[in-house]
Amino acid sequence: MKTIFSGIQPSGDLNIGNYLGAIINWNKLQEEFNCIYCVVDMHAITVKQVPMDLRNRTYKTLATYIACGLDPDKNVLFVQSHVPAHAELAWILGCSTMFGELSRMTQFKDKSAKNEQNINAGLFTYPVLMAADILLYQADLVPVGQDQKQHIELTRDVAERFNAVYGETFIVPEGYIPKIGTKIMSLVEPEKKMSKSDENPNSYIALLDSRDVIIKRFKRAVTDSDTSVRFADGKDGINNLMTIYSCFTGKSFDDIEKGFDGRGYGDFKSAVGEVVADGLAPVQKKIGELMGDKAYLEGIMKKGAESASRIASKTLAKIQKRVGFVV
Ligand code: ATP
Ligand code: LTN
Repeated sequence: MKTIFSGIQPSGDLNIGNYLGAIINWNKLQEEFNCIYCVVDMHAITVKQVPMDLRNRTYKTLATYIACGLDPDKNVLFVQSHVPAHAELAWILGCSTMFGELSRMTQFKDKSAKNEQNINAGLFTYPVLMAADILLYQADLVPVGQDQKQHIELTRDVAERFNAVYGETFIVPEGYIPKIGTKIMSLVEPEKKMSKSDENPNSYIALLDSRDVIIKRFKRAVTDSDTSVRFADGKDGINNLMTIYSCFTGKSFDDIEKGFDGRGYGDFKSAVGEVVADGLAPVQKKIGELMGDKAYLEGIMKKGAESASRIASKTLAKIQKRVGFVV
């Protein structure tokens, strides 16, 4: 059976980009594959975090995984820092990763531009830790949004390089990036991706936003001076709203265009707000319930870390031996 691995940083409240670009697809995979999903708190500290908020968001991210439909009995759900093998493998892989390749990572360039006061070594070596996450579990497939494509490519290069030097060790993973929904754009700057750490909350819809906020943000979403609802080049704002509407209703772009023929953007924006608010309501309720039961979440974390550690320590021991450590 194929192994799937993915993770989300508890660096902010999860938004509909994370939901449509990642979690929804994880849900589809859980029946058929051996799935491992992680809350990557070690990645989150590459930008400044308030410790108490990070801890709370780690619980909330796990609660969100479960509330969105990931069954803790069918998937391994765990917190990255609970399995020290991630950091240990990252060190070894760092010695097979070139300074030049890391310098070309667009996420590093974007985040260093945004955090000029804190361009730390962790931000630079972030993709090495991500490669360690994936390769530790010999994952075949990695379901992520389009922004992570470059990191998956790097992971593949590092795995191939390691295999060439030390003998076949790692499975070379592939990204699983469906075309629709894996690049949801900001509601205020539709040429930029929606991001949970954006300083302007009007740019995203967090999964826990109230119905009123959701409807208001969609009403204010930046579009263009055209009036007809149609998917076309240069209409980033409307294309994005159509994508979101399509993901929440299952309707094709054709159907949406027909349904809103002769109606203006105002009507369409309200309709998008309604379907998103309706779609998120059950998830919000479930997150609320789960956050009221920390002991349950801690139980899942503990069980997940034990299962993950069992797999990870085997891969790590094999690698330590290959590179010449006395084990
Ligand atoms: P941050 O702003 O803190 O960097 P982020 O919102 O970009 O966070 P990540 O934790 O980096 O989120 O990503 C979690 C998953 O969500 C990844 O698979 C990523 O590709 C996906 N993802 C993030 N943003 C979007 C988006 N706008 N559209 C679709 N998928 C997304
Ligand atoms: N870098 C990813 C989060 C992440 C991840 C992973 C995704 C960390 N480790 C392993 C898939 C597999 C991001 O979305 N920014």
